[in-house]
Amino acid sequence: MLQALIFDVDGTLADTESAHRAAFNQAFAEEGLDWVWDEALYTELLNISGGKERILHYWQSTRPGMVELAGDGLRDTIARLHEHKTAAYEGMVNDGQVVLRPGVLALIDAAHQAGLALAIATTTSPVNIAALLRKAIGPDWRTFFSVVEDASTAPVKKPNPQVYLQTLQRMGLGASQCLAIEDSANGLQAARAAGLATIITSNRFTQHHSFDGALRVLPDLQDVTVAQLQAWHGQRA
Ligand code: XBP
Ligand code: MG
Repeated sequence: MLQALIFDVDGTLADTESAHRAAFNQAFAEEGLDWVWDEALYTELLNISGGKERILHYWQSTRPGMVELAGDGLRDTIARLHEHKTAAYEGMVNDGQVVLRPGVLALIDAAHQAGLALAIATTTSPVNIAALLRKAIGPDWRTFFSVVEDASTAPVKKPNPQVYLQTLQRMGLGASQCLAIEDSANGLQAARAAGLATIITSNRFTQHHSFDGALRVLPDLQDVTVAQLQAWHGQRA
């Protein structure tokens, strides 16, 4: 019996990655770096979950053989870049540059009305979740979700299942009682590794990903009802 829906954030609740990409580029410029992540490069870099991890991966790929700078230099620089990036992204969300994907708000509301538990399992930063959902749902957004697990509580990023395992543990539910809703191969692999049947709603950054193992692959959540999710959940292997 389906008891809960566990939502990914970036690419699933909203098409956020264009704004993330712009925010990264703004932070690089503020730091005086000549790094510019165009859409093609960023689509590749999205294979690395987590903004800080993504910056480190790019930095190391542009300077092979780079060693850790003396002391915390490298980590401090990445942390500073990511702070600036997160501030820029939050500003873009507050300016209304990011909106929820089709059907998301209606499904959250319907699932809440139907008594399903709702949770969030994301590799993004808590600031980003709050900015997005405060804007989209209102200041009481947190009351819709029984559990929120994010980069601050689950530091080992997708495709590692940590964020989903911690979400299930905190909800006190078994994976078989839940459905995960994701947008990317990393997210699908993390959810599946936690034993979760997973619905994919791909987007232009992830439509080329492999979604083997997904329960369903949909263009978006438009017109997806709780009853439909319950039926699909009943068909899971
Ligand atoms: C997608 C990510 C995040 C975002 C950027 O998270 O991998 O890193 O791209 O956000 P999700 P941060 O699991 O919600 O798809 O810079 O805060 O990491
Ligand atoms: Mg995602």
